Amino acid sequence: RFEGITMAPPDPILGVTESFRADKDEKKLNLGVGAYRTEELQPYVLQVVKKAENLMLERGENKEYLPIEGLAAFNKATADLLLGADNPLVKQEKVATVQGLSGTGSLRLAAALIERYFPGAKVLISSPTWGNHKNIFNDAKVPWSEYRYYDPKTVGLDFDGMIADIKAAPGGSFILLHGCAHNPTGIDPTLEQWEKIADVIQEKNHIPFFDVAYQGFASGSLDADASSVRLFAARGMELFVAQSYSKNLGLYAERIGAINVVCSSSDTAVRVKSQLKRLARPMYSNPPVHGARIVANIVGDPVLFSEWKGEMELMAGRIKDVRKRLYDNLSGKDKSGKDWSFILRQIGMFSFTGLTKAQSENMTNKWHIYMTKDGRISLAGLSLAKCEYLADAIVDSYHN
Ligand code: PLP
Ligand code: TYF
Repeated sequence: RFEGITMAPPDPILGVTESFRADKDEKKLNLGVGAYRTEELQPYVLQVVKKAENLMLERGENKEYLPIEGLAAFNKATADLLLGADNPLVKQEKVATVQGLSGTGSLRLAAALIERYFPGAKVLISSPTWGNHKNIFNDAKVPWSEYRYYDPKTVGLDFDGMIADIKAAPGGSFILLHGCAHNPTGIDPTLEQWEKIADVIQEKNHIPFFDVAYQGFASGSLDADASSVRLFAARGMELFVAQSYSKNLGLYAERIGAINVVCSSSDTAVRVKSQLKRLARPMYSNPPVHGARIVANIVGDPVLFSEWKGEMELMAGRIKDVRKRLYDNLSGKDKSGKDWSFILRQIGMFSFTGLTKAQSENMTNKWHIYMTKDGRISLAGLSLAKCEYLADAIVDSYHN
């Protein structure tokens, strides 16, 4: 009976927010979850989102069920945004797009498709990666293993290790790649490196599986941030892409994203889509409409679209300013001669500080700074005003 159910461990990322809420100290700082805050450390709803919502009210849109595959206007907009509106793959209808429950739900749907149609196939994930990837594939009963990615010695990409591990994987494996702004390291391959990664994946007949959770947040340009995916797609490879609008449109709680399957023919795309729908139906029946309409309204309207880009630049710009300030403070305060410039080189919302588990615990226990135990801090949750305090805490924790 129910008494036999044991206590589950707290989630390593969301558990940090729970502990943060329980802390009564006024100096406390939540750098755990990757969610954008203003300089005042308040959550931010994009102006362009409010405009899109007003439009929806004016039009008196209804709350009828969506089809299983989601809102057609959203599915078109999201594939266009990812691959480019004039991409021949889109025009030739080779892309099966299904609206998902944000990035997580879209990854989960793709995992279910792998489990059903590629039994025994392995997914290779980067070491380290976003913690939920392992949960998703475990629950979908898809075997996974890791490829080398982060090199602590250079605080950079272990490119040779990555290539060697992808080469060594059984042919026909799925290779999970972060499209841009790798979480948690903030380190992305260069375009030249992406080409070489694509070479090995093609050689080994692997299937690329992109997770795109930060389009627009790495470089500030939506197109540039999709260039990894587009480079693979242009080679005619079949691939998966999970998308999320949690971060780039700040739609965290709306659960809006998509799974795109780029196929070798439009026939295949029709069949793949039918199977994705079949998997979705008994899980959640059909996705929510609100976020889908917001995205469709914004991406489909040239004025709102350009306003969105402006607001994204503002968000990405604030994070860059904070990066710079933190680097300056650390370089000024740390007398050990340690080179902190990796903070400037990392991109996206996070910085992977290199703090160990024990040092991260010192950050929390002594300084009331909440972060994940892998040493990741979310710069999106940091203000210019708090950089000095954070630098003091890091220097103290690093040398103790
Ligand atoms: N993938 C990565 C790498 C992420 O960092 C995140 C969110 O932090 C997600 C996917 C999914 O987020 P969501 O389910 O809110 O779209
Ligand atoms: O900060 C991160 O890496 C994410 C945040 O349903 C997150 O884990 C939180 C809740 C959720 C998906 C992602």
